[in-house]
Parts: sequence; structure tokens; C-alpha cells
Amino acid sequence: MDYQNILVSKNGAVSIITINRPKQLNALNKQTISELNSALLAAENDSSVRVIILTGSGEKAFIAGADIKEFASFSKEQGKALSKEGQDNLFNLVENLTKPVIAAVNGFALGGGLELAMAAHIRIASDNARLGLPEVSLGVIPGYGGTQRLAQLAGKGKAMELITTASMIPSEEALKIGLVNHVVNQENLMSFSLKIAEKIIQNSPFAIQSALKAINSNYVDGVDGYKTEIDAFGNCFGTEEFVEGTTAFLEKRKANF
Ligand code: DAK
Repeated sequence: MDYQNILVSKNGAVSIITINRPKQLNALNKQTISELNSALLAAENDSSVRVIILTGSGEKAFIAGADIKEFASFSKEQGKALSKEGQDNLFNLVENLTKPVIAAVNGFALGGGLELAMAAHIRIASDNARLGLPEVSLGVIPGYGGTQRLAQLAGKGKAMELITTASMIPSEEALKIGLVNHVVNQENLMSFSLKIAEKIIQNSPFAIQSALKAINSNYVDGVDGYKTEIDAFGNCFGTEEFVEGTTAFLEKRKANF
């Protein structure tokens, strides 16, 4: 499929999806959200893809937020409808993919950009990255899951402070508060992200998919995460991957998943 605002490439079993609007600091407009939706679904349905990396084009920005030019004229109804549509088609989609998504945050990750990184399963930031949810400075609040996911990752107090002050924080501070998993030099960002992906790829895809589901279930209203874990654990038994993993251990060799 031809995309205008994103680039899709493959490195072994890793699909690398790059938001490619560097002149607008990769701001997320409707078209980009729709292209990301298609590329993510294609990666999900491609059995040769085991991990997805999301990143931004250029050295300045991962994504500097939702496209302000586009949403500046929205009405109350449009805002609500688009928030739901965006959450369903991109942010919740990323969180609930069966394959791990790594956000390689290569610069500004603001507003919707940080919200997308937070929907990913793992975040690696470059040393020049700056992260924040500045929506209240524009008269709105985070509308793509940011009020929920920032509190989940960094705690309620930090979420309250970062959102109400509209502050941008450097990647080292994001690391301290648990908002990102690692900080690396910008030139090493992709190789480091690929290294994490390679480690993931050594393991059972079915077990990984089950673990993602069980971890996420703690954050779904009305769902008992322990119960989800018990069911997901049970479902791993009897799979070919379980047989391969345990047999490989007993035969003192590496499992081949
Ligand atoms: N949208 C559109 N264009 C943007 C942009 C954005 N978010 N961020 C940057 N750009 C554009 C700039 O307008 C500029 O374009 P030209 O003027 O050259 O045409 C170009 O990118 C380069 O930006 P700067 O010249 O400003 O670059 P600087 O290095 O001076 O500054 C900056 C970098 C990241 C500090 C600055 O660009 C900046 O403050 N950007 C805006 C950050 C921001 O406030 N982002 C939006 C957060 S609010 C919704 C759901 C969710 C949301 C909205 C609606 N609905 C469901 C309806 C979420 C909202 C947000 O994300």
C-alpha cells in the first residue's frame, strides 16, 4: 500500500514504521492516523513480523502532537467523536496488538505524540528527547488516553503535575519517573531498539502475546487481571511453542520459535 505520511520498512522480523512529516515535526493529522492504522493492522496480520518499532522522521521530533492546524476549528461534538475514533483506531489498537510495539522516541514527544508512545509497550528515548502533554496550554486536555496512561506509567501525582503545568521534561527525567524504559544517544537509538526487539524475538510469540494481554488486563475496568493471567497461563500449555521451549531446555539447546 502507498502511504503519504509514513514509511514502512522491515529489518528481519521487525517492522519499522516511521511517521514522516518532518517539516511539521511529524504532527499527527487524520490522514497519518489512518495510515498508521493500516500499517499496524498489516504488521499484526503478517506472520513474518514479530515486533513493531514506531519512530519519527528526522532528528528533531518523534511526534510534536496532534496537528494543531487541523483540530483548531473542531466543535465540541467533533472533538468528542474524533477522540473516540482516534483512541479506537490507533492508541487502543497499539496497546492491544498481539506483537510488542517499541516506541523509539527520537526527539519531541508532545501531546498526541507522547500519548502514542505511552500506548506502545516499551519506550526508548534519545538523549535529546523532550516529553510532555501541553494540551491545557491550548485550552484542551489530552484526548488520546494521556490522562490515563501517564498516571499508569508515572503515578497520579506526576501526571497531575505534568498535565496541569503543561511542562516538557528531558528524557533523563522521563527515565527517573518511569515514563521511558531507557535513554540512549540519538545515533544509537535504532540499533538499541532493534537489540531489544531481537531479544524479544528469541521468545515464544504465543507466550508474549498472552503476557501482553495479561499485563494490560489490569488496566481494564471490570476485568480481573489475576483471572486473565490464570486463563492465559493455562492456554500456553499444550501449544507447540510450549513443547519446543521446554524440550529445548531439557535438551540443553536454544529454543527455536
Ligand atoms: N501541529 C502542527 N504543526 C506543528 C506542530 C503541531 N503539533 N508542532 C510543530 N509544528 C510545525 C510548526 O508550526 C512549524 O511549521 P512552520 O511554521 O515551519 O510551517 C514546524 O512544525 C516547526 O516547528 P517550530 O518552528 O515551532 O519548531 P521549534 O523548534 O521552534 O519548536 C516545538 C519546537 C515542538 C517546541 C514547537 O513546534 C511546539 O511547541 N509545537 C507544538 C507542541 C504542541 O503544543 N503540540 C500539540 C499538543 S496538543 C484530539 C485529540 C487529541 C489532541 C487533539 C485533538 N481530538 C480527538 C480532536 C491532542 C492534542 C495535542 O497533541
